[in-house]
Amino acid sequence: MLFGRNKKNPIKIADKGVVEWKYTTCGYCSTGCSIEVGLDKKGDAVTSRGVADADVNRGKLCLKGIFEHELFKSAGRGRVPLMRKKRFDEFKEASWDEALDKTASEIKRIQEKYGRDSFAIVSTGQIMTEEFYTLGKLARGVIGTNNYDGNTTLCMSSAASGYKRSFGSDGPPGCYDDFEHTDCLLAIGSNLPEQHPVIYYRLKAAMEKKKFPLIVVDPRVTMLAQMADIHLPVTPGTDVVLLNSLAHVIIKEGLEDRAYMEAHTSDIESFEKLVAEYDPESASRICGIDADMIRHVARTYAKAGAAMTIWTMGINQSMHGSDGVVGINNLNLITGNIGKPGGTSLSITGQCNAMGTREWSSCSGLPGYRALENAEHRKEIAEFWNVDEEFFPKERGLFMTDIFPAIETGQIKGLWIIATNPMTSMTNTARMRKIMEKLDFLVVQDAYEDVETNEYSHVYFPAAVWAEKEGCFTNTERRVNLTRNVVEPFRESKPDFWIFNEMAKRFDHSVTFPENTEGAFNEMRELSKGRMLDYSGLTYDKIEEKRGIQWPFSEDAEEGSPRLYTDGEFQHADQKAKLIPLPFVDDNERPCDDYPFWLNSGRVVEHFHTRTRTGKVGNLNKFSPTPYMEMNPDAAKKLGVEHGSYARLTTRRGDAVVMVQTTQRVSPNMVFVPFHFHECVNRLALGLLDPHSRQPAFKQCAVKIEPIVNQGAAAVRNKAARAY
Ligand SMILES: Nc1nc2c(c(=O)[nH]1)N[C@H]1C(S)=C(S)[C@@H](COP(=O)(O)OP(=O)(O)OC[C@H]3O[C@@H](n4cnc5c(=O)[nH]c(N)nc54)[C@H](O)[C@@H]3O)O[C@H]1N2
Ligand SMILES: Nc1nc2c(c(=O)[nH]1)N[C@H]1C(S)=C(S)[C@@H](COP(=O)(O)OP(=O)(O)OC[C@H]3O[C@@H](n4cnc5c(=O)[nH]c(N)nc54)[C@H](O)[C@@H]3O)O[C@H]1N2
Ligand code: SF4
Ligand SMILES: [Mo]
Repeated sequence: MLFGRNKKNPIKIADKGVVEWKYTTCGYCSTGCSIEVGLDKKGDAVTSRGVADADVNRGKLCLKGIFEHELFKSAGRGRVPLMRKKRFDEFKEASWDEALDKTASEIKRIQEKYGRDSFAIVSTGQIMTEEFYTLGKLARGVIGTNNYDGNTTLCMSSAASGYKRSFGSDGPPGCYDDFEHTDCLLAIGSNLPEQHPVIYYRLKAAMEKKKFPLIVVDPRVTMLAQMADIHLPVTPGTDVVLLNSLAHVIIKEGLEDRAYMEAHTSDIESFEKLVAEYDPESASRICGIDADMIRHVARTYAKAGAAMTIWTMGINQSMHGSDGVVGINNLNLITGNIGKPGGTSLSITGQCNAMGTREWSSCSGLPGYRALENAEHRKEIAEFWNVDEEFFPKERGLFMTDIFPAIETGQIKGLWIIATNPMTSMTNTARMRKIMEKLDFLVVQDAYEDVETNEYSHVYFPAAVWAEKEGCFTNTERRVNLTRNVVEPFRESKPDFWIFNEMAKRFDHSVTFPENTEGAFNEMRELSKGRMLDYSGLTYDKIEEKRGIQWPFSEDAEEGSPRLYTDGEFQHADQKAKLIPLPFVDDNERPCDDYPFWLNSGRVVEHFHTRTRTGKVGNLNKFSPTPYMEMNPDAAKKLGVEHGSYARLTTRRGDAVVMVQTTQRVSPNMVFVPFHFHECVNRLALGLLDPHSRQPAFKQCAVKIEPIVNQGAAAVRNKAARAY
């Protein structure tokens, strides 16, 4: 029987019995979607929906956001503080006072015996900005360790470093609205449809209104590459060569914006001298992109009225991560594409509050984009916090990726880990295990007690998660958005803000700590007055009313600021941006006879990072429950590896068993493995560090692949990596 169009039943949305909707911002990725969580009459969170009048997401959510309310009561949540005398003993439940007292006394003991910097703190990009600010005050102004950093070193450190080198300050200059104005978009090492689905929706909507070329640079045929007009499958780790060569063609053919360069950039000559060496033919031999294609892309980009570049981990996670970012900035500076609608260098950030930590956590310096190296900045903050200026170090301490080796060498004895899971997210799991075992004292503060890193702790602090708390996140386009406290924290878990305040009480000091997050927010507003990073006009109510506001937003501002550097004035002393020459040295591990494949790693849409959260949500985990790799069918056939079977991957660091998914998304000399699973790709990856940003090259190393005869045993081993 045929059903006519008008005979179809209309879609019916299940009635969950919602009696109240509360305003929040998504706690997964940096897109910054506004979400309303629906509460039923018992006060339980039963559903989530996108906020229709929020400019970022315009009612949309991706599947992680749709199921986010299921987090609050998901399996593995931390219920009570846990303690044990010796690592690997059974944990005993403890009171908050016992756990906090023990931790404070261990911090003091270690610092007295080995010096202040022998106790390190490693935080995250996933707590509220007010929590970051408070932790910074505690770490810098009270505990006083210089070995304080965050997992953003695994993520955004190259972007921050590249922005500082080019423009004199961190801070992404563009916004999503630039998609509506651009005439050409270059996306490098970024897979928007899977990793930032709602930014992708904004891009697609813009492309439907006005067609412009989309050029994707990625060694893999990602979902974004499949939508592209031009896909450049660059040789891993060589983006800088491609970028230098694009600049070469633009300058050689006189396509640059000379007036902009002369007015707003410095060091033109040394830059031009360097790019002169990167003719397309020579570059092609290194980066694997045909010389004529390099010319075509350079001309398309330079001749577009406005052109913009976005990038994510394909650039940042590289031995040339910071240089890659500078290369992108160079390209946009020589074509006059900074600070204008549709012309920008927009780093797509990763975690929901990767920006908030860069702005306010004091990890790499002092709050509000201030530097430890700057005497005036030290003085301002010392006065504001009521700390002796001399208490502050005069330069930043170790990055996260240098803190772990310093534990290995015995320089660092104690560690406090907050909202990050390095046992799964850092490379070389076997080495990480030894490092963790070397610590005299480890305290882990996480929303989940079953997080792998907690296996090595002496004390565990159960943290409240996402909308069990209140505070702000800053998204990719500098938009500060608000999460309201939707439900009470699970069992005895506490907001990170509370934990930091309670810890501060256990130290003798002159610093005061506001009682609630709004108090901390007001201190940040005060400290930001008149700076580029100006929060002074923001209030919680105003943020909620506008569904997020982009900084700078001064006290007399009516609207947020979509773009930075619109007047061509930058943050270097001469107010000019720097053109920086980028000589390329190829120092990655590369495929060879013994390890013939590139090992690439990254993400899938339904999982977030180490799956502490998405692994527990049935409607997400079911789409991707098993560690697997993407492998080219021709390469698989040659090795006798079958689709759907298990195969062994081996590198110079270790081995792992994964299920094989044959696909044309990867070339015959590469495999791609999502990093979400424990005891999987990070047992294998090398992660050499970028010299400027200390960010690991997670995505480039060499691997060997073998079929497995005993598939039954392999299935058991593979299950171990699933954990749940
Ligand atoms: N679903 C989901 N979304 C997320 C996250 C998540 O875990 N899950 N995490 C969030 C976070 S913290 C981050 S940082 C972002 C990451 O977002 P993305 O960076 O978009 O994601 P990845 O999959 O890590 O890597 C992107 C691409 O880099 C490519 N790549 C590898 N090597 C190179 C290279 O040498 N050059 C170039 N040009 N490309 C290369 C890979 O092939 C891959 O397709 O996603 C955020 N959003
Ligand atoms: N091979 C490979 N490795 C990679 C990458 C890659 O592409 N390839 N990507 C890297 C990147 S870009 C990133 S960002 C890192 C991410 O690596 P991690 O930071 O280790 O990953 P997450 O699983 O997000 O860890 C965050 C932890 O915080 C907890 N949490 C969530 N909310 C809260 C909260 O409000 N308070 C507290 N206290 N805890 C909370 C979660 O339960 C979780 O355990 O991984 C890096 N590692
Ligand atoms: S796109 Fe990112 S911010 Fe938006 S709902 Fe999905 S995970 Fe959350
Ligand atoms: Mo990230």
